[in-house]
Amino acid sequence: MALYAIGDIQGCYDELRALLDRVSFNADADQLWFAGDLINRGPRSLEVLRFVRSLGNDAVAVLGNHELHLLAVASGACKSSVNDTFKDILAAPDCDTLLDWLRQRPLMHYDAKRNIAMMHAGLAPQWDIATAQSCAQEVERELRSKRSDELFSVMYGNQPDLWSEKLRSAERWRFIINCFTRLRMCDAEGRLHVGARGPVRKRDDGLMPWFEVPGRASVDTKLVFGHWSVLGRYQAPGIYATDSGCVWGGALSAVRLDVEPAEWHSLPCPIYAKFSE
Ligand SMILES: [Mn+2]
Repeated sequence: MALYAIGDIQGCYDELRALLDRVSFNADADQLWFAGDLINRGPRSLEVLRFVRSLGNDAVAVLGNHELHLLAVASGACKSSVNDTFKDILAAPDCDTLLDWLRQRPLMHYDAKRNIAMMHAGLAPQWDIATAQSCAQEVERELRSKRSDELFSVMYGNQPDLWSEKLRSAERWRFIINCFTRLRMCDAEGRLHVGARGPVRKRDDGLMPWFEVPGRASVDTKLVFGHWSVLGRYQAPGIYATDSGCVWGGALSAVRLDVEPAEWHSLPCPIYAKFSE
């Protein structure tokens, strides 16, 4: 049995199927992990959702910012933006089934046997894996409840930026969602800078990738994530970054995690460079 983790697909369905063919994916034996952002910006979001859902228990998919955005738009909590390409999902006859399925997806998946965790963007540097798990579950409960519209209406925003066990309700949910689905840069004190843009390293503002913050509490667990096409396909001890920017003309990447060292497979997607210019 092989275990592959695949980065941000963003509606690039043909490329997903081509990548699975390239690794000779066998649905009867292999397992797929998807690091979130299955949809949006690319051309075939509906097909990607239907396909991943059809894999049932052979696949694990965590929620990305684009899935939460779709759910928020569908609930009426926010408007679709001109760059969104998920109208086909909202108009599909199986829309409700697909959205219900999405609402049941986790923010984090932790495989205790392998000691590997997957999330779309990152973890607060102060969180150990147990804290991360309980924070994920808190928001997952809200998302699956009848109160989920309230969650969507308060989830946008960059504050608070520092973890405290004392955070409550909207502020707590927003902080947790920002870590799991939007985080890239932190300062040395472990404060989130989710609005930060620009280069990954050699910055003049003292910011660094969240996984490089000194004293990060999750350092003993392998972490797989996506969301950061500028960082690209990247591996460091205990770190597997899988978003190689398929929809931006980069590549779609899978990392095989059941072998040591991990094995990377990338499918170039130059066609999309034309659309994103
Ligand atoms: Mn993302």
